Amino acid sequence: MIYHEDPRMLHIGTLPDHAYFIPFGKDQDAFAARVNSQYFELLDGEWDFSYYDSIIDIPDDFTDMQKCKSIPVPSNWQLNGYDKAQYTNINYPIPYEPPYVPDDIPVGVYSREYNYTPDGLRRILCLEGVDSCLYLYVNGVFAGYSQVSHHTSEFDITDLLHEGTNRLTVAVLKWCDGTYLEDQDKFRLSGIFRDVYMLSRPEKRLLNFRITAEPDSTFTNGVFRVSVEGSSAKIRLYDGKTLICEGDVSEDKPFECEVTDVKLWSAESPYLYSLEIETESELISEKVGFRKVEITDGIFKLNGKHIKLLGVNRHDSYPDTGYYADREKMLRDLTLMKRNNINAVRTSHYPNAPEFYAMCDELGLYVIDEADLETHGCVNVYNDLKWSAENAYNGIALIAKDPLFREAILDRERLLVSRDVNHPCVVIWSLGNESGYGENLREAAKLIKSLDSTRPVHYESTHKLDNTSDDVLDMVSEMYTSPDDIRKFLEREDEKRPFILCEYCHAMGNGPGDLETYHELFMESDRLMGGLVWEWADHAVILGYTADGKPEYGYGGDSGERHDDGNFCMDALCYPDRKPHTGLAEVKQVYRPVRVTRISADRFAVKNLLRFIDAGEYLTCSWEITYDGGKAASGSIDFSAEPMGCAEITIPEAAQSFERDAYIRFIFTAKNGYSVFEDGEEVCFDQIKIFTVEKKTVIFAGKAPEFTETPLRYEITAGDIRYVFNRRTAQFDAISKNGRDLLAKPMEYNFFRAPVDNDIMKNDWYSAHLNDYVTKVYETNISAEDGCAVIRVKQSFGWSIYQPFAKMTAEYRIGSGGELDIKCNSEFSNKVEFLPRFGLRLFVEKSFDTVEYYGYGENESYCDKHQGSYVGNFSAKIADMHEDYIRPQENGSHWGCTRMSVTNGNDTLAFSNPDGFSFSASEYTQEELAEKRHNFELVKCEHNVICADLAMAGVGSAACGPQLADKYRLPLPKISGRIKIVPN
Ligand code: IPT
Repeated sequence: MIYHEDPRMLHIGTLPDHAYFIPFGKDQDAFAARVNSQYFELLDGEWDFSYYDSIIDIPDDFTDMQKCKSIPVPSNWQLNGYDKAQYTNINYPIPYEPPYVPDDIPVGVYSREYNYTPDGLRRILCLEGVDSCLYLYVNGVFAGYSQVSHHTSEFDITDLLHEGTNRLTVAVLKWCDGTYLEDQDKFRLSGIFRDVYMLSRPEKRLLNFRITAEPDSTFTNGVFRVSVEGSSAKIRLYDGKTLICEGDVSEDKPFECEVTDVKLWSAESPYLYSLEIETESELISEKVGFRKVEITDGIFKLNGKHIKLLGVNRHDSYPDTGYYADREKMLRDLTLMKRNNINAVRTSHYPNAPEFYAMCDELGLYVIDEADLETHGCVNVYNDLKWSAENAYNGIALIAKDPLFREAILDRERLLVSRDVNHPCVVIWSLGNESGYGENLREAAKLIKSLDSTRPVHYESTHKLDNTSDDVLDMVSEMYTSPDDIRKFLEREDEKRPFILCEYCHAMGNGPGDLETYHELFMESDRLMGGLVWEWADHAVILGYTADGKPEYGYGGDSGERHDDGNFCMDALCYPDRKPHTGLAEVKQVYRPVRVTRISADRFAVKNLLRFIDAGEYLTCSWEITYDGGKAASGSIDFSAEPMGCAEITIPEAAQSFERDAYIRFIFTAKNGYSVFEDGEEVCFDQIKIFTVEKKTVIFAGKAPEFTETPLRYEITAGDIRYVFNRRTAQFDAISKNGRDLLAKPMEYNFFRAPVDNDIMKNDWYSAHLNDYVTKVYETNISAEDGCAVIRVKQSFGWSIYQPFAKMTAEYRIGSGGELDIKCNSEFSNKVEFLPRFGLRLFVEKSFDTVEYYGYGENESYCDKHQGSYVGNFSAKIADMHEDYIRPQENGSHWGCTRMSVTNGNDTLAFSNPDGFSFSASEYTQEELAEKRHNFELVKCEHNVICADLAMAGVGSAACGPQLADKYRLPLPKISGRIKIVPN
């Protein structure tokens, strides 16, 4: 009975697959939560459990659970003290020798009692998710086998039950032949990870039903159809409480009715009707959404209109419950998506729990529903150790073309469609992920089309080892394609299908920095369907807890895995606990439903990017005009903008002149129950610069400050401010006010940042020693000029082996008020191809704990990641400015600042540059951030660290995506910069 090594034996003793539904009693509210059904018995809870490292060690009488422990169901055993979690992305966790798996397969034997009182009803045991396969025993007798982890297995076990206490035993194997088809990028966890329940149902019963609800060609009326299997029934369709049609349905005669003036379903307006199916003894409910998905002339449309999918990829992954997402967790994820203006979700890379889809129907999310299929590891199997051939990636298609796996692949597609077919939210079927292409996948697409002709089929991984045609796919899907390459796609004469980025803007660590670039591109052509950010939430395991009770999150390699893929699982918009990364604020803003542009001095256009509703009906628009230090005017304005239309509004106050640079910020808040937002909650904003003051060059006046000059130092005194310049290191050793030191260490040039995950070139920085340079000073001099003490320096920065990586000439001008104006010009060597930053680093005492700035806040901001921030006056405690990425890295910078000051309440160091600069203020050094693997290992510096950056590179998304665009890099080899520091 080795079904688990036979890809032709997939399900033994299971019931045929069908659309998900839960029967209720005839007098019950069939729309209530399923636990309320009299026919539903949830079997979650503590189960008896025995774990075996190897299937070979299992005793013959393993269903007799005498000396066992217990485990919560649903859960993953690796999170409950057995075995260990392994994070592997592409590589298979086992040797590749399909259909075999290692002899020593770890096994978890789950068992519980079940009380049965015969009542004429069958008992159907349902397991919604078990990884990787299960052997079921009832009272010690084999009852069935099933695989496909993210799929419901149902067994009618009635004939094996006896009155009274029975024992259900589920032996779960960590690996089976299905493991070759489930090589998704995730922690590899095992066990019964979704709900288990028993349904009591009559022998003759409704087995399946299929809804179609489509609007007519003018989108006025709708045709509603239900077909059934197993039993005839009465059909009732309600609009709210109003019955709008009813009738009988039988296996030979589907029910059909017309719904006049039909209200359509869309993510923006997820209108649902209610269907009741009444059989002799059961009442079954389903929500019905009328909508039509189609692709015409290469354009993806919903209800006749082109829509953009602005989405995310979501895995079932929680640090506390592993693969188990209970209703509350699913709802929290989906609500948070909607709150961030996300309209689509791809169930990467397997079907989610059945209730997930009902939530997407209700909340309004377009779902790309993906089959439980990925064979990514083939790529490393097929290739030599040294990947050489240009199309080496095609090796991924090994299984895609292997007839041995044909039926197993088709099974996964069939299961996907049959379970979820009735959900309006599912707008696209996806064959799976990263499995290459071959006859098996072609057949899979054909199978889906034969099961459901109302939705297009998606698949990305068309790498092939033969010439199987992929014309059965309805769209061209790619991941991480550069904007330039997408433009090239649009120019192709031979390709008429629409294009989707099923994964883009890999949100690993501090990023992504290219969302807006992609979005602008999406808006250029209706052939572009949009994209789905990789990914929703960081995957983590909990390694322990800090003294104050916070979980210590671990990633690949932290569980002692045989092989792992490090922190590549920390690549998301949310932390594992769903606290948003700053990347999510970028998403919220880039995906905003309205965008404002300025037409003339006082006229603005509000473009409604929604396809189905008037933005003015759901959004209140208020505005404020601000400048550094204040607010000039504010107000609110009514507007009406039909779907994809534009409203022109007038704000006379925007036409005035100001004494400083001024900005108008439009803030849109929800009204009339927009989406999941509370009325009054901010949905998005738009900020536009409306006035730019001509920049004046600072002219120093008055008498130059006093200075003294010795071979090793200059000392400059301007009133109560004193500077000590070290001629040997070319650094300011001290800046003091009234004898109080403002610096805790000499001020230094800074060319390094703690690499963000996207800084894939970081090794070059270490080779050049940007992080720990030595300096050579060629020349220093000081003179009194134009009312200033002026120090001029020529120096270089370098290390051993190579020539200096940079040469610099700098000029420091100290005015009579004690202000220091720094100008520097540098030229970098050929050893620096990418410079992360060009700036100054200062260490100040801990008492300097507060920062004020005028620039992009209050989220961290970078030249390419500032959509979720806006220009304003902000103040913050340094302790709160750290963005706590699990693998520590550069964070908390603020871009586009014209001024910033750090203070201890008494003394202040103020930085300014009218052309803008970036800064960060942190309790951690970049060395500490670069060195530690986890946030919980970070040790605070004894000082606060202020980085004033004349330039800071963008963050991009290159960890798995295009290289950082040139415009977000520092110009090399020559860089110059300027900044003013005023101590007071
Ligand atoms: C792509 C995978 O589809 C996804 O599961 C995830 O691994 C992502 O990459 C990276 O985090 S595949 C990759 C080889 C482009």
